[in-house]
Amino acid sequence: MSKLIKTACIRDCPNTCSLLAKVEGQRVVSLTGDPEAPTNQGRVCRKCQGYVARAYDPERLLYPLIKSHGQFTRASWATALDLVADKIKELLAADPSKILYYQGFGSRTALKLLNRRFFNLLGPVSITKGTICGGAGQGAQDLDYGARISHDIRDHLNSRLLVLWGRNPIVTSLNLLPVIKKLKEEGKEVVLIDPVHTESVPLATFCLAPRPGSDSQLALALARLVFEAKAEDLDFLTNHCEGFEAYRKIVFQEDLTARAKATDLDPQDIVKLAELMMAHKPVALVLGWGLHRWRHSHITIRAIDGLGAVLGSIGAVGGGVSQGFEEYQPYDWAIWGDEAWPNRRKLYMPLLGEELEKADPPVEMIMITAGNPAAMLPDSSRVRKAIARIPFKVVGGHFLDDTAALADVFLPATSFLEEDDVVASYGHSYICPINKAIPPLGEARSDFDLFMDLGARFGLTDYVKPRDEWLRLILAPTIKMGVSLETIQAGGAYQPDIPHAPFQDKVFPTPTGKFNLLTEYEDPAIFDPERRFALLSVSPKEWLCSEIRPGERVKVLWVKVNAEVAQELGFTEDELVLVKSSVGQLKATVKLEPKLRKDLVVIPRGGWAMDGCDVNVLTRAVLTKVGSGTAYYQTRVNLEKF
Ligand SMILES: Nc1nc2c(c(=O)[nH]1)N[C@H]1C(S)=C(S)[C@@H](COP(=O)(O)OP(=O)(O)OC[C@H]3O[C@@H](n4cnc5c(=O)[nH]c(N)nc54)[C@H](O)[C@@H]3O)O[C@H]1N2
Ligand SMILES: Nc1nc2c(c(=O)[nH]1)N[C@H]1C(S)=C(S)[C@@H](COP(=O)(O)OP(=O)(O)OC[C@H]3O[C@@H](n4cnc5c(=O)[nH]c(N)nc54)[C@H](O)[C@@H]3O)O[C@H]1N2
Ligand SMILES: [Mo]
Repeated sequence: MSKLIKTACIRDCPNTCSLLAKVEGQRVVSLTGDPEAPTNQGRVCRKCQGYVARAYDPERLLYPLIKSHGQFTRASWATALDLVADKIKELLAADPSKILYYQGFGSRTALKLLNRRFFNLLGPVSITKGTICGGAGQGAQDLDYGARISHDIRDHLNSRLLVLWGRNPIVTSLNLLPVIKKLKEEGKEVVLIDPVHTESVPLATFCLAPRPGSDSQLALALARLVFEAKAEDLDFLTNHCEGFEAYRKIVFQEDLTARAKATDLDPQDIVKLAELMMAHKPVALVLGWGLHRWRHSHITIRAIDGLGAVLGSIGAVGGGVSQGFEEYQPYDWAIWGDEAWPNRRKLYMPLLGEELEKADPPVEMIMITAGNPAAMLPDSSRVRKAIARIPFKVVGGHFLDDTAALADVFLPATSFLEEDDVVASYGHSYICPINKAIPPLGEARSDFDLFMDLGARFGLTDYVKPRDEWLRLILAPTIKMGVSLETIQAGGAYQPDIPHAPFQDKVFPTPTGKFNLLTEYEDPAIFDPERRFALLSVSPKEWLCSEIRPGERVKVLWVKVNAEVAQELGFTEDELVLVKSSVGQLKATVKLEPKLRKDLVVIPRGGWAMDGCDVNVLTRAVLTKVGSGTAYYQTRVNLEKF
């Protein structure tokens, strides 16, 4: 006898696929796409079945562990949580800011709002600020639109030209693939703009590979060509925008030759793209996260927003500059409880190593859930050292990864197959159910149960509530708009307040009600000229962030290098080389890539430091200028013979 449970993938991915878990007895035997879901419509990516294997992986940690004299030993939940609670009590009495709570990106479900609420109910403990994912885009689009709201994927079907700008859908955006296919079948254009020759190149009808980080210059060049052809949306620019004159000045500051030089593109290719855009309106500009990882990302994204305005894409059906959704949108944010402590200490997540080093008073306890900062933060060697120095470290997770290895207390978390919850997405606006397919394996506990248990130890009677009661409180804004928790649990629902094509009335939630154009330009100047290559550490198709099953970990990382450049340096395929940045070095085997740009190398992110495979030993910790994001790609490297 088998049954099918409707659930959804909670992993850190814009697709948030609705799933059917097939359960036989008490075991999940397969995960397939839910054919009734309007988002993935039955499709799933190749990583999906791996989540079943991940849940049952023999190396998954299923019992609490306490470290003494450098060795982990199994403990009961009661002992482990007593230890954690005693330490929290001791530090609360001394100075709450000595406790740091770090919430990672591994699971961003509705109930996760309660994690930080727990700490907020206790006192002004330190938390993190900034983000290692999409901060710059959010910050930039908040400036332009007043609020970042993207077009629904289904609306892209109304476009005649889809531009994938710094996005790699073959690897990261399954839900875009049928849209791309349909557009091409209808004879429409799909353009890819990515300095890396990625797996997604075959999807496109036209590709441009600009110099990494130079996209603002490309956007401005395209806008100028549209102005010169008198094909701009003058009504939108004059009646619905702030800063038109200043923006126009920036656009005309440089000519095509100069912009082509800055982007290292053939001017004829830029002209071709401008002509395609003018001939195929509405143009949908769909941005990826690669654009976010530069110090001046806000300029890039604002320049692309401006191009959208010039092309008449803003507020147009089939148009838009879409960059993602707010995955906490359906919830009542007051439940985080942050308002209680406006002046509390916040440490920059993107700069955590340095922040911990100089923290005064020093952090004496860190609790980390759903994150692997020891591998995924930039300049990770420094981060690992800084975390290791914290006297008391509590880590909740699934495997003994780089962060878990540093723990004094390890708390085993359930996988989404073992949980009831709700999840929204950063790639669409469909709210999905997490329905428990199997009971927790071993002694694993959901973060929800863990924090309720901790709450009880602190006598937080209003905090300790049944799960569905909390879900109803968290989802209150959505429920008020007519979508019940039961509807979500039965399969899911679109967020009622998010239109397919936003801003059609051309009114924006900015102070003036108008769309803000870029009015100040900063040149994304070349940095670190002593190192030859830009280092792009992008999403690999083989795994997601650092969530790699131990048995599938790579033991040697690869670095993709242009084949001619490799020959010039005397490297052959699979040769071990040293990659050196200003903060670290790493061994990697050379992969010769005939079509890669010559000024960059590519290393996948997510490898583990304990295997010598963590690219973040090379990345510099740099904040984006807007949005407190992480400028991972603001790192240059040289390659040397090993
Ligand atoms: N298989 C797999 N899927 C994933 C992930 C994963 O690790 N593996 N990670 C998940 C997460 S956390 C996220 S945030 C998303 C990210 O989803 P995507 O944004 O699609 O993926 P990235 O690899 O981060 O970046 C996309 C592309 O941006 C390009 N890029 C970098 N710099 C520039 C630039 O200056 N200009 C332009 N035009 N392009 C640039 C890179 O070469 C890369 O191909 O994917 C999610 N999905
Ligand atoms: N060099 C470089 N580094 C990057 C990037 C890059 O482009 N280049 N991109 C960055 C991006 S976009 C992102 S989003 C980050 C991601 O970095 P992190 O936020 O560190 O996320 P993951 O690597 O996915 O690690 C998540 C961990 O949470 C655990 N986990 C999953 N679900 C739960 C749960 O419910 N409870 C608990 N307690 N644990 C759980 C998993 O087992 C895993 O150990 O990495 C960033 N790092
Ligand atoms: Mo991300």
